[in-house]
Amino acid sequence: MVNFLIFGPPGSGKGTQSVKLAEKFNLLHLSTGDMLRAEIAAGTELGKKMSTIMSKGELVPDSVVIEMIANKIDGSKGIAGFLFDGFPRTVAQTVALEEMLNTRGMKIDCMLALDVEHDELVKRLIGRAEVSGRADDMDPAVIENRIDVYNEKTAPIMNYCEERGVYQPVNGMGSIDDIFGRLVEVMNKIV
Ligand code: B4P
Repeated sequence: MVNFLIFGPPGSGKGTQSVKLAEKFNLLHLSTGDMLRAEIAAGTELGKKMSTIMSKGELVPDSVVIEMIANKIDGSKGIAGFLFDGFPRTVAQTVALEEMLNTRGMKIDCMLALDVEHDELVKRLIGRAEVSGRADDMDPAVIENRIDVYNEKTAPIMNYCEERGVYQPVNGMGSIDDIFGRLVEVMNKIV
């Protein structure tokens, strides 16, 4: 099993690229954002609680997403590995993920870190708001808060991964196909 993290600020293209990469490399795409939105859409108790946090652009509690991911890791068969999208988002989540993988004889093999300019992030998210109707994309103040939360709580994971020798920065500016090509080039050296 080869396990990848796709990493980057909100709007960097994690979700967009993950769908294409998971298909190309036969990876199981695990997006905590998608899982949380599914809880909200299904109207579960958890979804109701998380919806308020997400609509403000804050992170949901570590324990919630760690449990979601742990439930998905076991019981997945016939895949070449996992592609974690939007998880981990804090150093505590990273430590928990490493532990989950290590106890199952696996590790984080590579962090693909998308690098995108601030104004481009905002432009993409505002563009998505028109089609997605997502509360966290509609308000420019919430978008800025998401970027601030990323810089404060999520970006430190890059140092953590660099220390472990698995950090791979990838230019996330340009067309979806160009960025996909860059990611594939990096991943081909690892699989
Ligand atoms: P996510 O679902 O992870 O949302 P995201 O960061 O906004 O999405 P992503 O980065 O994947 O979007 P993409 O660029 O692909 O999280 C949402 C919320 O859930 C968080 O704020 C948090 O509250 C909560 N959450 C999730 N995981 C959590 C965790 N682990 N811990 C705590 N809380 C958690 O797409 C953006 C737009 O850009 C799209 O419209 C796309 O079409 C467009 N786009 C992409 N690439 C482009 C390109 N190259 N050119 C032009 N447009 C492009």
